[in-house]
Amino acid sequence: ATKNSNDISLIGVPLQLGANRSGVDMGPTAIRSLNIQARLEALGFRVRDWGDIEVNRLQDRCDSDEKLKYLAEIARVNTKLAEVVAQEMGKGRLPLVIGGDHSIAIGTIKGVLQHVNKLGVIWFDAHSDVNTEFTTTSGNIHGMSLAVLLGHGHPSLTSIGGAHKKLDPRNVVIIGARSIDPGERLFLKEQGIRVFTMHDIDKYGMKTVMDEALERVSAGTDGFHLSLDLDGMDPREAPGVGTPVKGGISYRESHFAMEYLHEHGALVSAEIVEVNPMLDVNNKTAKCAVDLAGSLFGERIL
Ligand code: Z70
Ligand code: MN
Ligand code: MN
Ligand code: MN
Repeated sequence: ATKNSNDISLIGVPLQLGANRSGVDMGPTAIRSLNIQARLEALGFRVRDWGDIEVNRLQDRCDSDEKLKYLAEIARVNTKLAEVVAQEMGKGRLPLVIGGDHSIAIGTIKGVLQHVNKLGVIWFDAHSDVNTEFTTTSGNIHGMSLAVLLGHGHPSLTSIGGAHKKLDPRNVVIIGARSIDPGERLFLKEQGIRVFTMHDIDKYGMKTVMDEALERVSAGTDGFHLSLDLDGMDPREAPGVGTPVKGGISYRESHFAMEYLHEHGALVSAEIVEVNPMLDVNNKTAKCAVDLAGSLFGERIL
């Protein structure tokens, strides 16, 4: 296992346009207010809060494509995010990006790909986010980010950080899926992406799932990225998400997964997305996000 960087750069992205739903832009505020920085510092990390990437929320969708809502601003924000992530990694720091809707994975991972050629990705999510403008029924770009990172989608997104910078489907796994659109199912099959559904987690248990997931994201790679969509969790634990889907990952299963990733090492970057304080109950979802980050970076009971 590789030693993680001892320096973390927190980067906030208050973007909601990819989800076309207000509230998720307050995710970074909620997560910061729960002292994520102090939690990580207590584990021995040196944490620098970069602040927020600027988002222009007064976007008019009237003349924009209904199959790619708010494309121009989402592309602009992700281009900037990719630059910042690449810059921080260039200083030997580990980027921890806090969202914001899941379209920000485009900027985060394109930035990481400037430094890590062969990157594994663990996509923790109720959804698979592999729609394109040709398969989407919502037009919401947060449902397209993983497809873009595999090289499929609108050129103003796939070209961010260079069109040749993309993920190898053999090194991508999805964990917790339980809501996949028909077009996505076809795409996942064609690409040969390993999807661990809730059925697989029930059947084999989280440890066996994580063993195979880690094998896949580690095979021939220089490290892996964790993309943590809070709607992968069961809505009883994490109700503050825009698209809750029942029957999700339990609090304990998710913590075990994070602890296991820490034990393995080789994490090069991470992001926490889709926390929506306006839909949350007593800050439960934001707390869950910060607890999971704690486990990912090494918190232990004993
Ligand atoms: C659906 C779509 C999605 C997150 C919802 C939902 C996608 N497949 N992703 N919430 N995080 O609109 O494409
Ligand atoms: Mn390994
Ligand atoms: Mn997602
Ligand atoms: Mn999701």
